[in-house]
Amino acid sequence: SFESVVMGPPDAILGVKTRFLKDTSEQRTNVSVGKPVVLEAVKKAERLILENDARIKEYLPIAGDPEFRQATKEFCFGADAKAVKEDRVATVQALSGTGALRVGAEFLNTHFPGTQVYIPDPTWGNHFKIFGNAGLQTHKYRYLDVKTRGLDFEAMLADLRKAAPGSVVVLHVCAHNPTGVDPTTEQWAKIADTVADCKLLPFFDSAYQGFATGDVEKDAFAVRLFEERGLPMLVAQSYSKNMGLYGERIGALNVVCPSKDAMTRVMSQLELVVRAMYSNPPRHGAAIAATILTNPELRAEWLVELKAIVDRILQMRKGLREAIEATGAPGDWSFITNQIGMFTFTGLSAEQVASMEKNYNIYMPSNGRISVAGLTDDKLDHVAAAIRSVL
Ligand code: PLP
Ligand code: TYF
Repeated sequence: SFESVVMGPPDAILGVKTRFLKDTSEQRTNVSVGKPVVLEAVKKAERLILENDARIKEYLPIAGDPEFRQATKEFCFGADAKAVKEDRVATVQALSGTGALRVGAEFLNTHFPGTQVYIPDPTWGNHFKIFGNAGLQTHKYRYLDVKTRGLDFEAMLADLRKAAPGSVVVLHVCAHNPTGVDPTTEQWAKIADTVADCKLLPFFDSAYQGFATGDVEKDAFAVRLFEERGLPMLVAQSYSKNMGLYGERIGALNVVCPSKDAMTRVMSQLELVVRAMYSNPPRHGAAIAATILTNPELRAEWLVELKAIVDRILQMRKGLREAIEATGAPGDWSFITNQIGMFTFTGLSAEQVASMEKNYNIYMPSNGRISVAGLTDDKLDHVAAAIRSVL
């Protein structure tokens, strides 16, 4: 009976928010995730959709909104990419980045059973669960050098070289979560060499295109480099962060195939996966993203808004670093401004994080990851003082 069901552990990140909401202190501060703002470009797109979309409540096709699928593929690879022009990319709309990863994992487990999946250490915690629940074997590859808080590049390549041919390697396209540490362009080229030499299958996770530099084209560098080299790959895209569409659950899975013929067959198999899991994806987020990506005025407005968000994050990084240095805290805090994206990986221990929560009402996941997007000017001194005191 259901009496035998045991309590599951709380989610490492979502559990933090639950505790934060219960805290009644005036100084309570949540730096676990940022609060989404609704972009003006999104509001305008929604008005256009309400006025013009007569099919607004109809089911979408299994693979999703055709206009969105084409636009998202071009956003990822570039409209001029060879794989796009040759119609070799199988693209299905997905329940944001998470759903795209899950559909991709399910597809891999069905057609390449026993595939080993190599995931960076550390990573977004859900990666292990998504691939594991799909039935794939997960392994870690070394990524962060804890001492330098930089990329342990030689260790990363050494671990990838040990993977069996055909193994999947999960790569964060940019703004690595949680470390904020990305490979340089030269390092990406070497990663591509290793992936090609060892016949690995890259599975890119693109959750932050535009959030690293504020330039959506530059941020797609890694995916586009691999595409130019003609490598097969999967790419999971999310519009949660770069369009602020979190709850709309809009993203896509792209599978780059060797030929148009293979793409058609892969599409048919992706549709079988989707059909059995949820039949077809939701309509509204796809309509918003497609409208913004394809309407030149809205796209331009969106890119300006996105840049402003990224600039604010950079300001907050600078502000946090200066506030901590002003406390006289020992050590080198330059990593705060060197790391990329919305998070800073502080290196604070689980005990120090717990102490900041208990004594300063500051909430973050136990891995010590601060969402810089969750910071505001008025909180900087409080957070800095708390960090100083727990060191
Ligand atoms: N991948 C990474 C690295 C993430 O950080 C996230 C969310 O933060 C996701 C994927 C998926 O998010 P969503 O399912 O909201 O697109
Ligand atoms: O890493 C994050 O903060 C985001 C938000 O189960 C999130 O991915 C956290 C936990 C979760 C889903 C999303």
